[in-house]
Amino acid sequence: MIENDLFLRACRREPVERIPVWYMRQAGRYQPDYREVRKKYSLIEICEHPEVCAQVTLSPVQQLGVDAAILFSDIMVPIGAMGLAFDIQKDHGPVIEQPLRQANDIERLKPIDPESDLPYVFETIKILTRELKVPLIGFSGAPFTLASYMIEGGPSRDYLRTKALMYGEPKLWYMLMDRLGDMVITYLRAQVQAGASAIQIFDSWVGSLAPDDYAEYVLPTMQRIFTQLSDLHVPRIYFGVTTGELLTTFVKTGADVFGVDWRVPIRSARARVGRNVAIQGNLDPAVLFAPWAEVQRRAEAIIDMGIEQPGFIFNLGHGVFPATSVEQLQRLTSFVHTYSERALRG
Ligand code: 1CP
Repeated sequence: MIENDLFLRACRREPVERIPVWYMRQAGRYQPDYREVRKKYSLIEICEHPEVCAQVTLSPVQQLGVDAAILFSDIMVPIGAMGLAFDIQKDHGPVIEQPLRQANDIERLKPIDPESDLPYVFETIKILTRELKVPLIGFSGAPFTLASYMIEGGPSRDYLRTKALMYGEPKLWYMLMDRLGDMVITYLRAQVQAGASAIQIFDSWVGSLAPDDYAEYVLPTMQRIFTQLSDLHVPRIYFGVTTGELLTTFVKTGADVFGVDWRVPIRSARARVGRNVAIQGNLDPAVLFAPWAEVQRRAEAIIDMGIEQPGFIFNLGHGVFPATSVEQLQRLTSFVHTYSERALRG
């Protein structure tokens, strides 16, 4: 039962008495209890054990006092169900055994049947919706970002093979976008049906594209995804890194909330996306390594801009780093609450 719906109200641009806050990667290696769990289970094994996965998801909510939970999983989880084997390597990230190289590899990708392919995901969501008093955010990777791992075979700096396929073999590229688009729609719909109250689509690496290329090669798929998920009536969040120059184009996706990183001030982000959507962000997670006074100064500046209009959710501009101190995040969370409550009372 949701008792604290601040996050959902902020997503819908309704009035709030204080600014809601949650953090990308709020469950992870910076937590001593997560490190303990990881001694017994790999990341994927955590996902496959609903009781364990639910506890890992709940732990930052209890420890930090954030206003939303995000399902513990990884963007690669449904990729296995499409028939592409992967591994998550420590301190590196996802690695694909046989990256997509030719038409054949793409044609072989299977549509997913969420309930039979990934039953543990929905079992975890069901446990969480019983236990949580804050909304649960379900998520998926976006087609471009997923394609970058599937084509490069792992994390990449330049996305050379990805862009070579996109620019050089557009027919194949669109076939891949279509298949991944179908997967994202099916997967997120099933997460909401199991109990997720909002969804976030992580397009972490799409900021590597120029706006015109984004509009041509990615936007149609994102429009289709957001349109087909609109009947779920849950907030739909779209996030990427270094997307300042893409924001005016992003609006055309039809998402309800846009997540931005620290490279674009909240006020500029708002000017670019307009008044009909909400904004989420955007403290540089590296700032958490500075003394508290500096963290506070920067959080204040973000909140001051955030409260200028309804529809603001405080977050980091990207995920929590593994070396972050738990105390610093606890302090930030309660600071966002107390400072924004005072500021909103005016
Ligand atoms: O083994 C571990 O414990 C390592 C770290 C880790 C964690 C905690 C990985 C490997 N994935 C996750 C969980 C995870 N991944 C979550 C759930 C937790 C939460 O937010 O509280 C989420 C939402 C993701 C999503 C994810 N995975 C993204 C999108 C968000 C982002 O950070 O940009 C991406 C790009 C991935 C791929 C991935 N998985 C793991 C790593 C280290 C990476 C990034 C690799 C790279 O730099 O390309």
